[in-house]
Amino acid sequence: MVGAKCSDRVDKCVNLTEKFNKRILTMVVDSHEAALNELFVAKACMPMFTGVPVVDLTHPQAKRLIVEACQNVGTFKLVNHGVPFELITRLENEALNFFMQPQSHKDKASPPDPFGYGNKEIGSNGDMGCLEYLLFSTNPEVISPKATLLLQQNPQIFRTGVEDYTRAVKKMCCEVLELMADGLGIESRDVFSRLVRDERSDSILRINRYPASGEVNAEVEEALGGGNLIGFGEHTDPQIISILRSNNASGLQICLQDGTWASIPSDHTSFYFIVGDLLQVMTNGRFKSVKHRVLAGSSISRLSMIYFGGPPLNEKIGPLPSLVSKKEESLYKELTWREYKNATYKSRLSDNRLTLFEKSVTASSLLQLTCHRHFPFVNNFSLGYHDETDGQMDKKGCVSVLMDKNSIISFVQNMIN
Ligand SMILES: O=C(O)CCC(=O)C(=O)O
Repeated sequence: MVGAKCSDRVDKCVNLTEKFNKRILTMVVDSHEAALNELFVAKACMPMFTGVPVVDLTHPQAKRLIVEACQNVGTFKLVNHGVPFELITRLENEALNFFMQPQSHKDKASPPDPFGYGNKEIGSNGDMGCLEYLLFSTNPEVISPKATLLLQQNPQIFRTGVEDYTRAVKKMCCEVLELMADGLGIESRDVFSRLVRDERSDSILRINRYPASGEVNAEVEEALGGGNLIGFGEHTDPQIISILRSNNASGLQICLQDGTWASIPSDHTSFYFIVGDLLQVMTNGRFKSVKHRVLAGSSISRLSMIYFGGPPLNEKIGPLPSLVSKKEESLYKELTWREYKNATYKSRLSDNRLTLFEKSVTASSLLQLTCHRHFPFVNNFSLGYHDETDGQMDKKGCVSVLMDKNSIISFVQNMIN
């Protein structure tokens, strides 16, 4: 089945070569087996990273600390946040009750559309993780039959829990976004918060449960050889800001500037704020949308609840003029959130999706993005240009396509649109 799909797509790709001129793109396809291995990549036992800034929301210097944290690390931990602990534990317990139900019950709200219940599959482009999850939209314009079913079938579990939690976290989110605008010296304090506060804001609540080591099948444990299961693969969050709260199970890691992974200590009393792609764009790259991932198989199961603050779908997002100084160039073009969101849904988790916003896009980065969408079974590939070769599939798993750089760009843009 996978083979048939693969050769169809390869044929399509090779046919395209006739339209383009004399350069060869070689894509080395390292398929299938590697995709399975994706579940088992991470090496265990990293020391806990202590470099994530801690911001006290009630501190007079909070706005400066928030800005510094978003610039330097892309994340910070918020304490004294004002969200009642009772709201947090209520939703956490309700979610745990749901996850404890028989699989057949949970599967009624699956697969997510994209809201509802999901198990192992993240999105529809082949990303897998060792977790189960629930996804709710906070935008009434978004109709999701699966999420509606979930709420109808479990009214005692979710009716007020999700709403109350979301309301409280959104309030805290807006407070932080206003401090952030202030700290950046932006005149209108609500430049970020109005996007999340808008009743059409396309924000999402996600609840993830990752199994503890004791829940993982013994054979899998052995195959890991001391490594860890990937619970949620590496990615950046596409929205403006993500607010993560977890129980005391470890697992969250961020990618540091030198490319190494650092484990973040869990703290069930606080929230981690994570800069999203849109905030990186709006600040013209000043804030960093930090790559992160989660390892499963800690000594207790990890339960996390993440509020993703997003703007209304039709909102145009681009660098804020007041943050692009005269000496600087604007690094990103304008896109609506709908356009960016649609493109992210078509990409793989680990793709550098911000490429779509970039003004100077390289052919190779756009092509990588498209390849993941059109060759979802491809795990690793390398790209290169060669002159005058024959444009055929020359060995198992190696695809050569004739294209010049401009043709690649228009080919990829057509596919993305
Ligand atoms: O579950 C977590 O702790 C984080 C998950 C995450 O990064 C996500 O849902 O985007």
